[in-house]
Amino acid sequence: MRNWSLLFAAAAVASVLAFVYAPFSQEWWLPNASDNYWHVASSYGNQIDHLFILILIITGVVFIGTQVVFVYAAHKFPDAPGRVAKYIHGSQRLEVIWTIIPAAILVFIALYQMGTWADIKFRSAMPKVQPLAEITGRQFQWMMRYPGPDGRLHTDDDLFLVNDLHFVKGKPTLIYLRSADVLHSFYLPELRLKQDAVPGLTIPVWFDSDRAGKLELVCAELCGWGHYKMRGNVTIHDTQAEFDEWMTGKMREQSVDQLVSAQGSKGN
Ligand SMILES: [Cu+2]
Repeated sequence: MRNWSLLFAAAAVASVLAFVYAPFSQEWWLPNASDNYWHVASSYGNQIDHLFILILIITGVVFIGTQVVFVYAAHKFPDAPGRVAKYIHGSQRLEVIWTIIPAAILVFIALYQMGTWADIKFRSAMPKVQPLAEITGRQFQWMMRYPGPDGRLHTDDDLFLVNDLHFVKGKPTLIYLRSADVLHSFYLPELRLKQDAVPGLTIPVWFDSDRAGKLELVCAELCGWGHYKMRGNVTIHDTQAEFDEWMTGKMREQSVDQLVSAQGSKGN
């Protein structure tokens, strides 16, 4: 059936058109905090997008090449009465070539991305600031522990929140990431940050945003049945004063809650 090749050709052409169209569509392209979807709000976001586009182009070229060969073969050698398949043992030379080329591409990508990786993940490149919070992933929520007014974690005045991340625009922000049970992944899509939370490790993670607003924090590691609902709200404040005001309000709420539960337990 020679017509099958037309079906496969149509599917390949539709796929290529889709990935050529995607960058020009706000819905199809990578999520961004701003109206300009080429601008990423975090300082390393555009480097990540650059790598993404590079890899998309490499895989796109390979996809087009393999599809052309595939459709050509399906068109040229359809089933026909009397036609018998030839069994061969393969070609050593071809196998060497198609092993070396992908290996070379992988080595190139590995070397090419090193600067970006270093900027984001190397501890020596992390901003020298006090941590904003300690965030612990747990089935199925993000538990956040902010240092209270004393600015230090693990003291009596810590503030505890669930799924509620707040930080200040334009300031490099550091968190300590942990997991209480299984692997989770701390993912801020608009800021192009993704980091696994690993049981037993405390991992410093940094990010920033050059604009205020509301974003989403999601878990990007399939961590159990409730994985889909493991998301948090992110609020980026315009100024430190605005952040402090929010923090003061939350501290007050927390102490009222503690008072109420203390009184409740006295009554029992
Ligand atoms: Cu999770």
